[in-house]
Amino acid sequence: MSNITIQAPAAVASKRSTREWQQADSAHFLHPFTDFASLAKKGSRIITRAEGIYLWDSEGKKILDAMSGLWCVNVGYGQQALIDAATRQMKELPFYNAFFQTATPPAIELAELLAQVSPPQFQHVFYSSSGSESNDTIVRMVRRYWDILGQPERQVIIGRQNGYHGSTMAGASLGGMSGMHAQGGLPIPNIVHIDQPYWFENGKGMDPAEFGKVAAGWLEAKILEVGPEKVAAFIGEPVQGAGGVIVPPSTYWPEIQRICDQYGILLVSDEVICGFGRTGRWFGCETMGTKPDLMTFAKGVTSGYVPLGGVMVGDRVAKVLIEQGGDFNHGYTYSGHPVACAVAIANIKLIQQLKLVEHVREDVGPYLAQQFATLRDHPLVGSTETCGLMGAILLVKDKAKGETFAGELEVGMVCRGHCFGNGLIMRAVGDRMIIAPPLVITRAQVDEMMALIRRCLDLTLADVHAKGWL
Ligand code: PXG
Repeated sequence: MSNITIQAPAAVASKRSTREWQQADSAHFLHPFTDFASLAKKGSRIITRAEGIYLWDSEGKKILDAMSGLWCVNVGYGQQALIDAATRQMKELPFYNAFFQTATPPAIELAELLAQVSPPQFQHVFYSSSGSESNDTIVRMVRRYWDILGQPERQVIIGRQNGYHGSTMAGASLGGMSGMHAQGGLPIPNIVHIDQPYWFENGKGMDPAEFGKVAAGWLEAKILEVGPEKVAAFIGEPVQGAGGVIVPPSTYWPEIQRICDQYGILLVSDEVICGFGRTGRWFGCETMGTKPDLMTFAKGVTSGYVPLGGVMVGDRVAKVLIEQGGDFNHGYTYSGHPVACAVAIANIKLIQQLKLVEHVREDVGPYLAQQFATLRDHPLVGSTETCGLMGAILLVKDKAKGETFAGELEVGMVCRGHCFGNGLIMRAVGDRMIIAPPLVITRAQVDEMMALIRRCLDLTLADVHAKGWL
């Protein structure tokens, strides 16, 4: 063929009615974490476009996206700088790998930039395409580190119940989601868990500061149970995201750090949600006051515009891998994908230009905290908590006694239904209603979101009364 240029189609997706989309969807598309049969009966909600912090569905309905897509669209939708970066890079070099002693300029430049915005111990990055893949890399890298040091018996990685680290075999094993462990023979060997630092469930009656230390102490107990010489690493999210925005007491992470130091085990901070400004610092570990050896990232690194993930490798591990390690037999086709890296560079520069980390820390984060606290006067709200631009509202039956609704009533899902109906995306994790809006959200938009949240709480309360649950 002399001319291989093919005319581009006019649009990526064709125009169809909602019903037509839903039919094709249920005929061919198996969605993640979904009861396929039940979704086929209801039909998916089809999202067709977005701008700023808003989405529009196929019916033309405008929705305030208080979940940033899925904890990832940190700079908001429609940012031209990211679109241009992808277009430019696709034209110039849409792909080349990093396997055979080659590299591409965007992958190198992003590595430099990541080293600049990360805490000082991080000067090296290993790329992947998602949070799950990054945590698979963690398992292999952590075990390789101890192998090289002549301690191959250090295999055990400690995670937490109700932690979330992804959906691959290693990611789901590191996480502590019982529903995931129940499918597919998980966790894989040598991954164990301790309980989460969730005061409402595990610490009632204790002062939160005291509870933070007690919960961290569970790590020491587990290390002693397993045998300190067998423990390779501890992994945790600075603030548990998918588990329901569980913000630990301020005493928790410093004590975890102390225990890791005492036993010489590696500390891994899973920054897939907390990274890139979400907590009001570049990384959640900075908010929590730890100095991890490894950090997992994904989502916010490109604001979700294209898939990219990776592991920031701290000096302690990098030195051993580089100086003594030889071949590290691990990597992905898309490790350092040039288009993904170009978008990440544009994204990080935009976060810097717009001063979004400062915006979260000094302005809109404290404002959200203040506004969320006002919800505590609502009859259904047992507690609220925020960290930067993550927030949770716990729905309870009896505020005074801190009594929750029976799980099978699924009050959170009732509330989520009202959110959908009223143009708001807020997630339900059990009866914890959670948000993580784009970092570009303004105070006026927080006010708009709060009005929607109040309306949905009122509608949920009316339902709860009508059903006789209160
Ligand atoms: N670590 C953390 C802390 C995460 O939140 C992953 C790893 C895995 O990332 P990938 O890119 O492989 O999905 C995540 C992902 C939810 C929800 O329901 C949260 C995530 C993914 C899907 C749903 O809140 N977080």
